[in-house]
Amino acid sequence: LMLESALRNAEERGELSLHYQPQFDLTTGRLIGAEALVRWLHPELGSISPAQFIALAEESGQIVKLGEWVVRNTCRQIKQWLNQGLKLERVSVNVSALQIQRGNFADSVGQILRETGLAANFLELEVTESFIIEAEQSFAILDALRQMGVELAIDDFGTSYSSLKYLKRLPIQRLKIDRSFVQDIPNDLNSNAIARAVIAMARSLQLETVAEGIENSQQRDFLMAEGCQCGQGYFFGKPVPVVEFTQLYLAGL
Ligand code: G
Ligand code: G
Ligand code: MN
Ligand code: NA
Repeated sequence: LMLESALRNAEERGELSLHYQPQFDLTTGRLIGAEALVRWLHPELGSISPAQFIALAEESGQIVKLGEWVVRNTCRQIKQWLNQGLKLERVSVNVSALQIQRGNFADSVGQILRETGLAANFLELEVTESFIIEAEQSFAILDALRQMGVELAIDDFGTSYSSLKYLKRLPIQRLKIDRSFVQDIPNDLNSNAIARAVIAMARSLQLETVAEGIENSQQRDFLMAEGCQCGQGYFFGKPVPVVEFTQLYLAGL
């Protein structure tokens, strides 16, 4: 309860920030974009992990306001990077099921895009695989977002038992292969088989795949050979603050 009240209005007090983890085209090695990850630095408690406070924000309903802050700040940042000449295809933002179910999520994203003047295709929203199971009634909201031109990805793919029929019904462009499978490639044959199956299935549904948590070149090579288009992970780059991201990737032009 203490953390919950500490989180209230944390964005106004400047305690929230975004880190960005770069994403790369596995074949060309070119920077494609990034995933935005929220950070909370409390003046007394120090840094609190999103795993802790996102769940809290969901329980208390604060996720609607917090999530809007994340989308707005990410859109402003993409706009700024594009203006500076950074070549990005998109930046993705994690959104939780509750955030989509409550409030007017699609309207609020539309409003933010208008206000920032960002073309919708530069914004990607990641919904977790468990969303598919819990929130079938929210599929219409994803349709509305897709109609606006926003890109959609399923995060943590392979970790829940979502029905494959939903994958065809959802207006998504990408599947993110969960880090738990990637980490044991290429030595664990089960992980290899799962990654291979996800990539093949995605391809036949005309979806792209993004591998998460790539930590070495063997994992990158395996995934690339199987036809996975994009990847992120410590092998390429950690999530970093804006200034560092700009220095690292704008300098490389
Ligand atoms: O960066 P990492 O430990 O920091 O992220 C932990 C988890 O928090 C990840 O599963 C990530 O999806 C989630 N997360 C990070 N930022 C956000 C956000 O802005 N919104 C939501 N809903 N989840 C986030
Ligand atoms: O669930 P989500 O995929 O959004 O989580 C992102 C989380 O994964 C962040 O906490 C981020 O710091 C972490 N992460 C990103 N790349 C790597 C990696 O290569 N290895 C490990 N162990 N964690 C990573
Ligand atoms: Mn994610
Ligand atoms: Na993930």
